[in-house]
Amino acid sequence: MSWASDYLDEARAAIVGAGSLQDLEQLRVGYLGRKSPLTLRLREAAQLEIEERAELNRTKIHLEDLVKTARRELERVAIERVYADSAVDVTLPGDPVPRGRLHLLTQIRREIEDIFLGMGYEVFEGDEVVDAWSNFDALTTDAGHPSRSQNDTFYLSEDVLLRTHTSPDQIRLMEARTPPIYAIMPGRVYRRDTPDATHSPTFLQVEALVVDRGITLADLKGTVLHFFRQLFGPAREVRMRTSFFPFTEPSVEFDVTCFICDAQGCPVCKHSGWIEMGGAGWVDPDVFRNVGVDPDEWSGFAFGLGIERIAMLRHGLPDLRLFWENDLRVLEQF
Ligand code: FA5
Repeated sequence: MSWASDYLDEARAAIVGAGSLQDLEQLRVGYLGRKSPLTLRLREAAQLEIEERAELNRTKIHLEDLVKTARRELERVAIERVYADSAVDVTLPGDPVPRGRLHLLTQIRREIEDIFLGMGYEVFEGDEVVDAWSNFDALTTDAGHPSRSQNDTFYLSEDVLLRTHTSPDQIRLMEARTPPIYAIMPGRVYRRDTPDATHSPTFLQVEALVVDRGITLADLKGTVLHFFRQLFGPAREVRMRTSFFPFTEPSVEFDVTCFICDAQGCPVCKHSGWIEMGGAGWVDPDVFRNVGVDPDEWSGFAFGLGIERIAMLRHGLPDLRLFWENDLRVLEQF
């Protein structure tokens, strides 16, 4: 063993074990710098044997290579650490972004529109603020009718009011168009009703109007039954019973078996087993005359349904006030 090989072994072990670039620099200065034992020894080169001088030079070159390799390795490790510290893990799931959705009543309304569009009807939207003519007079609802009173209707002035049903849309449509007409008219209506499980002072209705030649009451029944079957499936029973509306003759109302008690009787159906869905009838000839449609040539039917009642029935909801309270625990279920 020579001095040079001992020196090399010791220096190699230290260089390979250097933990940082600063440590390595200190080792380089210590083993290869101007005052290092190796440099000092080489300075005496003239007095050394050629063989020993050559060995010292090889040791120096070897050590310089070792330092270079060790520096490269430490730099690589340092760069990797910087990358690792600032890295973004693209496989991490992101923060959830809350997603909005259509309100249940809007979903049902669109479903209703789809069913009627499928039968060739068009969708028409009337105004929420109307005159007494289209909401009452043209629909042959005389001045003394209770629905015209301030207790039932929100008046904006003597002659202008918030529509109490979607039936004035029939008037607007027939005034604007000539038959044949196959249309539905969904929209918001207003009444001074006391809120309870099935009543709200503002609610949604959908009106349907058909005016054509040769229309019979069987067309009305078939249309309403088809519509309810599409919405609720064939299991739910529908009944049609006689009723009265000033603007239809004869008039009927449609009831569907109660979805809460399955027709056994409960507070929601007021123990009758049935929930009223809407009114309907044969368009009164006087209504046709009021809008310039000849009742000897044209006949037709109309009906108006409550959309909240439909939504309640579809989803077994016991109280329509849930729709307006905007409680996310309810709304997020749909
Ligand atoms: C009417 O509004 C008539 N315009 C319906 C009609 C149209 C008859 C065309 C004939 C021809 P009614 O007042 O019964 O009828 O209301 C219709 C439906 O609206 C009711 O069956 C019910 O489903 C719903 N409804 C009535 N009042 C309320 C209320 N306060 N809250 C929620 N839904 C209601």
